[in-house]
Amino acid sequence: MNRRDFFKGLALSGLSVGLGGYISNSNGQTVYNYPLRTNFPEKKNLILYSERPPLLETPREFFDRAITPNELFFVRWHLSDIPTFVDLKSWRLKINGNVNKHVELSMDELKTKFEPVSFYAVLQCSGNGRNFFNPKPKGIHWNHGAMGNALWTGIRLKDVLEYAGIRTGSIEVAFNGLDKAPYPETPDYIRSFPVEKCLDESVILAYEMNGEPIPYLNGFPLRLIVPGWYATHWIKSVSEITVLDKPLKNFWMEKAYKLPDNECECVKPGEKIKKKKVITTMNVKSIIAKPKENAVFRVGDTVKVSGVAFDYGSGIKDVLVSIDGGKSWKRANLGPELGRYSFREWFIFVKTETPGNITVMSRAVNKDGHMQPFKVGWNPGGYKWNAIDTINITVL
Ligand SMILES: Nc1nc2c(c(=O)[nH]1)N[C@H]1C(S)=C(S)[C@@H](COP(=O)(O)O)O[C@H]1N2
Ligand SMILES: [Mo]
Repeated sequence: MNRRDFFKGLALSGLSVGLGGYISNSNGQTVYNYPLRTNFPEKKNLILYSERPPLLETPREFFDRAITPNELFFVRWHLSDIPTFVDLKSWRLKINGNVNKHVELSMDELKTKFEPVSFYAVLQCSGNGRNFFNPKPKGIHWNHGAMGNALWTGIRLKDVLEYAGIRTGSIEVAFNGLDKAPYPETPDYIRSFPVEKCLDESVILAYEMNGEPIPYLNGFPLRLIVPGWYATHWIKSVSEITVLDKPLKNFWMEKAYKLPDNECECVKPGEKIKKKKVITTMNVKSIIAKPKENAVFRVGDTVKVSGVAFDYGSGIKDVLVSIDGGKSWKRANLGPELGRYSFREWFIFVKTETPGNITVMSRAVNKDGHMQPFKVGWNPGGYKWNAIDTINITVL
């Protein structure tokens, strides 16, 4: 089927929406449950938070594998007017601002003029895990599934910028995508970061995700990849790159995606933040994909516990697993290393010895010696959740 046809009547596109509802969790709290599994164009089985703009989360059980298939990859847009068809014959990437020559490049030119590169990298929303903070900050209450790992193929941002020629006095580069705000009052999603970071070999403009054109919902036809940094900077459907000689000032840079600029990156709920900073690098994290929360086993069963781990690019050294509330830890087996920015699979077999409720915990340690904490300090945006992951199982 033509990709264009997929998007005809997006609203009618066979959304298989179930009903959400309030349920009691294992701590006896009433929480909103999102069993809504939905099929959007090029997507399948994702948890639905909104249709306009599409906000779709990958269910936890799919993080038992290092590579997240495109159709299971989460989706987040800020603005509801999103690109649903791009004609590559007329599409151009514009590079302007403080450069020697303003250039417009077609997809063919991008693919032939510059050297292609491929690597695995984790894309994670800075609000991933927001649902685990207490009290719950405002924003989408993502559980663990606002992240995924893919093989990205494209060209170095550095090469494209050097082609246009960065002029002296440049300090930042701003990126704009094809998405638009439905009302003129809503600020367009444009973000910038320092020139030095843009010249880093690892930052690329990708046209493929897992060996296929990037799905529309994940930023067709071209997307910025900033491995090790949170998704906020990974601009989708990039169409304009502007080199700046002064910092970009807009809603997205000044108000959104800020953290308390102190040692713990945290404040007490309700406390005012004195100094703020931009969110950049990810922290070390592992999550348990399987078994499922509240799964039931019998005494003597051998249970396979599995998941993924990652960090900002130092690489994963160990994943430790506990079934006694964190008193003792066992080293899990690690899957193949797919590159320093990739998910690393891990698994371990544990034997259930006594009946009761058991808390299973996972804790990743990276090659720089950082590890997941028992507790994450609170911040008003609910960003950077990376506490030791826990699930509960019952043994009969
Ligand atoms: N053009 C554009 N790019 C964007 C955004 C956006 O709203 N518009 N959101 C960012 C944020 S905050 C996230 S979490 C990721 C989501 O990427 P995905 O939809 O491919 O999972 O895209 C980033 N890039
Ligand atoms: Mo995000």
